[in-house]
Formats: sequence, C-alpha cells, structure tokens
Amino acid sequence: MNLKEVPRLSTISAEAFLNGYFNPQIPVVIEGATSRWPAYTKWNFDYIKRVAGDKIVPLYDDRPVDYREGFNEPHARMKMSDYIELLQKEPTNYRIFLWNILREIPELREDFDYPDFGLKLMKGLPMLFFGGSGSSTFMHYDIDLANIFHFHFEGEKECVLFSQAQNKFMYKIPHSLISHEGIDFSDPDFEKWPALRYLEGYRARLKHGEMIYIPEGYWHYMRYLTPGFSMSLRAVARTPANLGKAIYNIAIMRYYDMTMRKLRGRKWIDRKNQKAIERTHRFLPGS
Ligand SMILES: O=C(O)CCC(=O)C(=O)O
Ligand SMILES: [Fe+2]
Repeated sequence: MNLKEVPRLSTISAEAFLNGYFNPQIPVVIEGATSRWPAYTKWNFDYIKRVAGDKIVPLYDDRPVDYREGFNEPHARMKMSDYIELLQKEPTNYRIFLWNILREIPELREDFDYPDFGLKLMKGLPMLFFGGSGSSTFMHYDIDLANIFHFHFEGEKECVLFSQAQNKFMYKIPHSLISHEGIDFSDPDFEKWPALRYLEGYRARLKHGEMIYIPEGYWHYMRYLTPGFSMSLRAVARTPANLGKAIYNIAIMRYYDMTMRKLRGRKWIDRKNQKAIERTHRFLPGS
C-alpha cells in the first residue's frame, strides 16, 4: 500500500480550492477550517451531552454484514448521555454513523457556517459521526459518490483514502460500496490480501477543528485514535460518470441487493465475498 500524506493548508480561498483540489479531485486538509466557528470552542463531549443527552441514538459496531439486516440497520440503541460516558470511560466499537443533526438538535446549527468552497453544499444533510478509541468505519465509498467535507472534533482520527481508479485492487464487494470485511486497513495482511500491495492512496490524521476534503467517490476508512466526533457536509458528484454511478446505486443497486439477501440469505453474502476475491485477484500480475 503506497500512501501519500494528504496535503495540508491552514486556510484556502474558494478559487484556490476549486483550481487546486476540486477540479483535479485531490484531497486536502484545511487546518483552520473551523477556527472562526463557535463550534471550535464549544463542540466537545460535555457540550453534546448537555444539548443531546436525552436523545436515543442508533449505534453500529464492526460486526460483518448480516443478511437478515437491511441496509444500514443499527446494531443497538442507547441514550446519548450514556453513550458519551461509555466513550469517555473505555474503548468501544460502538459508533454513531450518519446522524442528521439538524433534525435531532436544531440548536447545533448556530455553531457552524456553511463554508464557501465555491460549491453548492447540500444544506439539509449535515451528518454527525461518533466513535470510541480504536473503533473504525469500514472501508467504503458513499452511495451518492458526493464530495465530502469532513470536520473533526474532540479527538484524533486517521483517514485512509483511495480514488475510484483503485477499484481493481480494493476487494470490492459486488452490488455494494464496501471492501471485503475481512481486511484490516489499519494493519493489512498482504499475504492474505496480496492486491493491497498495489494500492496507491492517501493518509491523513485529523485533529480537533481540522477538515478533510474527500473528492467524489473516494473510498474512505476512518479510525478513531481517541474518542471523538465529526460532521460531514456534502456537495453532489459533478463528473457524469460519478453522477451516473450515484443514480444507479440509489435507484437500482441497493434494491437489487436487498431483494437478493431476502431471497438467498447467507448464500448471497458468501458468494459476493468470494467474487470480491476472485475479481480482484484477476488483476494481480502473473495471474
Ligand atoms: O467518520 C466516520 O465514522 C465515517 C465518515 C464517513 O463515512 C463520511 O463522512 O462519509
Ligand atoms: Fe462515508
């Protein structure tokens, strides 16, 4: 795996962002992205506990996909105050994934601005993500192949990114948006997953208040090095190929996959996992 550090800047103008990063689709970390937001000083676990402590939140762990579950079904639910206490007390694999903050806690809207990167952001969709020390979000790309602006708070988080051009080495599961779940991207086993050696991507470590721009359709794996949380803002995919894939994924792929899971159950999942390996190993030199 050949990972370059994502370039870092303290601030950026809309024009420099469009020319230097959005148009060529290169990731970038903006260190001072939130320094003028109230969130920069306010957003920590105690504050979230105060404003959202009574909410019941959906939690996910890293167990493999279960054919009995639908798309993105939570694995557990907990009161937010109990969840934050758990995060602060000990490592846990429970994460919050795609939590719509405007719907849940409208007052958090006061704490940030939609930044001007020269793009139209999807205003209804700021999403929050929480994770405990050592927990990770499986390698995936987003169903709509959007451009993602991911702002991190409280702790430190590691991100590993690959563009869609790397798909042939990704052990991508057919009819899905994830890599084979047996792979640990924080400590890859190259004997078992030889194609990973050929991957070329990016790595970044986010600290409190920093933002990473994830270009459209990029694969991302996120590991919480310390307990923390993040907010993602999004802008729709622009390239016709990515927009086409987004529409296909949303309108067709996920229904097809759900139907096949209902009909074939465990066999469908096992067959897809097997196909991911076969298809990827076809691209290995010498095969
Ligand atoms: O931080 C996470 O847990 C995942 C973030 C993510 O997948 C996203 O922003 O699209
Ligand atoms: Fe994502």
